[in-house]
Amino acid sequence: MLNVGFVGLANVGKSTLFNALSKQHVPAENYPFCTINPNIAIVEYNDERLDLMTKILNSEKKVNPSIEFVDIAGLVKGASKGEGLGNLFLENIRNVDCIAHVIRIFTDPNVTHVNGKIDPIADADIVNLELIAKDFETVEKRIEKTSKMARVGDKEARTETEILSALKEHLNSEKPSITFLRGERTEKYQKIIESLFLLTEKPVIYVANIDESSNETTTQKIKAFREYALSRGAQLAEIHAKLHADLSDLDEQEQKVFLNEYGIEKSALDSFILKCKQALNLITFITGNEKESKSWNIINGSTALQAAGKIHSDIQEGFIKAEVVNFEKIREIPDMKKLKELGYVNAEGKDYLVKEGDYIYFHFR
Ligand SMILES: Nc1nc2c(ncn2[C@@H]2O[C@H](COP(=O)(O)OP(=O)(O)OP(=O)(O)O)[C@@H](O)[C@H]2O)c(=O)[nH]1
Ligand SMILES: [Mg+2]
Repeated sequence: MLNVGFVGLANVGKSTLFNALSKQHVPAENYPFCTINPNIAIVEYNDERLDLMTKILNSEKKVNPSIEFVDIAGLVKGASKGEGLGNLFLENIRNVDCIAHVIRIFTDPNVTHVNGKIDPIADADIVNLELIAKDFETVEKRIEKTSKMARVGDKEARTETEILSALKEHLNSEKPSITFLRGERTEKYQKIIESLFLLTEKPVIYVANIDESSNETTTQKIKAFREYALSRGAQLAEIHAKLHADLSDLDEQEQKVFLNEYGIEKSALDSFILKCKQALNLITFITGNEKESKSWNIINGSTALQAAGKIHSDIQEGFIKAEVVNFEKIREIPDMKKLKELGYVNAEGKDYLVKEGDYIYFHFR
């Protein structure tokens, strides 16, 4: 299951966001390091396409997609050297697929800021530099090992040392690992880099935590931060964490009424999931029969055969064909029999590239 870790300076609203998205009530108080051990929640989310599919196919069961959120302790400058909760915190990040980097934009003077002023870009830089510093240390340690082996004639170790030294330089110039040789990594380099489990190799979504009543200064800060995120090729989610957390106990209909007053159309969870999918380059396909309808996330660019493997290795190994119809069509004509008669259900082979919103029925031996 996809998992996303909330990372950021202490006291910026990570636990508040966690509560807003998961409807939990973990402590989110006005003091730094309120969170020490990570809070974990598995959250089911709705996909209206799945609702329609369940109805059309008359499925007994609907399996909603879910995502895991990990609310991690806050960090301060020097974390990579053990300041604050230091290394403990950094190790918790190592296990997530995607980092949601929470940035304080809300101004509330009653809420302490660890550096005494609201400066979103400076805050983001502190966190990013700490993650880079930790990765630098990891790469340096590995180089110590590989260079020793290279000296006694190990050729593989020599190549590894070379590539790692270039990566070390890259990190030293304060750039995240993910931008190292972007688009030009050979499979071998990719494997070496992946084996390090670097923190800055993970995709990042910036989450701007904004007050629901914003003024001119906040608007300027948001604008500047949008550019910061864009220049890093990262997704930016703008969320009113506290408002959503305060509303999270209401039922969906009541929430909608409140959110409409603020001109918000989507739930915090829906808009957040969308950003996660974009950051991780994921698309969703749907399967279903009379027993159950279910949705699946896979990397954009996956083939029908890879999609089959996501469900079960038997389906992948015995793959015969995939019957595919996209949801755009299903919405227009919500009747599988009719869709088939009209020739909208295509038989596709192993190499078919799956598209967002495809309904797929796999035939296998
Ligand atoms: N006014 C306002 N206050 C907020 C907002 N988001 C969070 N807060 C407050 O900020 C304080 C810290 O929030 P937390 O969610 O505990 O922050 P955290 O990042 O988890 O903090 P640590 O676990 O200590 O790192 C709490 O008093 C929250 O109520 C917001 O959008 N607006
Ligand atoms: Mg917290």
